[in-house]
Amino acid sequence: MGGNIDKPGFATLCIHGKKHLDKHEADRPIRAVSTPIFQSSTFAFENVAHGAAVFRGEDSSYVYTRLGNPTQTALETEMAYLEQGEAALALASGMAAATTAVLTCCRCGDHIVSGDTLYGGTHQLFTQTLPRMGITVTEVPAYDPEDFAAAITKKTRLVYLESPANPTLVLSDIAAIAEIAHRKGIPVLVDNTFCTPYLQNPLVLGADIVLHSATKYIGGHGDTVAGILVGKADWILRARMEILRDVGGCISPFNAWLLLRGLKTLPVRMDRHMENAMEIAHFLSYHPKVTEVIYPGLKTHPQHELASRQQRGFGGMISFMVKGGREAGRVVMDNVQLCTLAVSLGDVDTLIEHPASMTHSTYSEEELRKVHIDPGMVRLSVGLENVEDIIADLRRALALA
Ligand code: LCS
Repeated sequence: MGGNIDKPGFATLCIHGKKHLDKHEADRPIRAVSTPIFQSSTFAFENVAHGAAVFRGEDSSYVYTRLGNPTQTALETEMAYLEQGEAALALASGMAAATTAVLTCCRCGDHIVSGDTLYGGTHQLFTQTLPRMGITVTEVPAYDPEDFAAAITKKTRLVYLESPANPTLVLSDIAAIAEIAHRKGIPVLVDNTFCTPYLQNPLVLGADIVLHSATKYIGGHGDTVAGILVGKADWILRARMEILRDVGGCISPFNAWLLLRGLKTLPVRMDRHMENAMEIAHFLSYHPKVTEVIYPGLKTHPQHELASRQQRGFGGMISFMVKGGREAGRVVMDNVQLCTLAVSLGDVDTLIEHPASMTHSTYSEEELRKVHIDPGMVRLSVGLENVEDIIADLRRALALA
């Protein structure tokens, strides 16, 4: 019955066969063109002294995938490079990124100043969940730097922007707001989900932290949920070792790999999203049943000049209102055939949704009014289909409204 590790048994071989691969790697380099998915939860130490050195922070070897993994590192390196930041942290979702960022900057008793139009989930975090932990948030009109200046108090530890904002496409002047915040020593975070690093680099404009819901354009194919933070190396290290370690919202190696694959085509996808969006925005502008079209690329957008200065393009998101209000908007959304009635955005497919009852249902009616989310507003995430087909679908659905 005595075991012999030179002649392992069947169950042992099932588990340890992989060691042969390690042994041969040196003689036969792999040189994979696509970053491998390191689907490993834990990483071996050479000996106890090595493990102890890693835990003391004296050796940067991988330990455990919640804290770091080579596939995550490849994504983080790429994102830091694209956003022109020192370091990045990949997380399980955009909301995990928002929570991690806030908890890295704030503790009980601290205060955040934020723009007032935000993704509904972020608004919920700010108005419901953070106050339960003693962190308060003042939401101010996102377009007015002076309102940010007035709202900052001695307790403010973070200024939080989403530009362009979901779903109103209101922009914040990132450079002007960063200057105001920095005078008081407060860092500025910008949610850059709508633009991606292809169209806007908040760090270059003066912000300190960039956040992405990578679920959207970074992944691009509607097949993963993920988030990214980019910032200074010491801040990212704190986010990783003080918050991610304890809160635990790490990204899976497979999802990190999907984002790496998405990034390879980001510029070509964004170019087509924008080309299609511009054409659709023009179509909607001239449609008799459409009362308002919000797209920063249109000269009628009140912040078209800021968008032209701050961004390298206008993105793929459009919001519009149909004559007849909420009911007419419902008829359009219930009658499209090519566009998909679904939340999320930035996918290859065109997605259509109703912010007031879906993504922004966390806003009260009064809050919706205050931030100009019309109850009839329809949000369109323009996809990569042939633009004439998307227009034909919208034309047919609008005819029924
Ligand atoms: N930031 C923005 C601007 C977002 O649009 C979203 C999600 C998030 C953060 C949160 O990211 P997640 O955790 O979902 O990866 N926006 C959504 C939307 O408009 N429809 O569904 C989700």
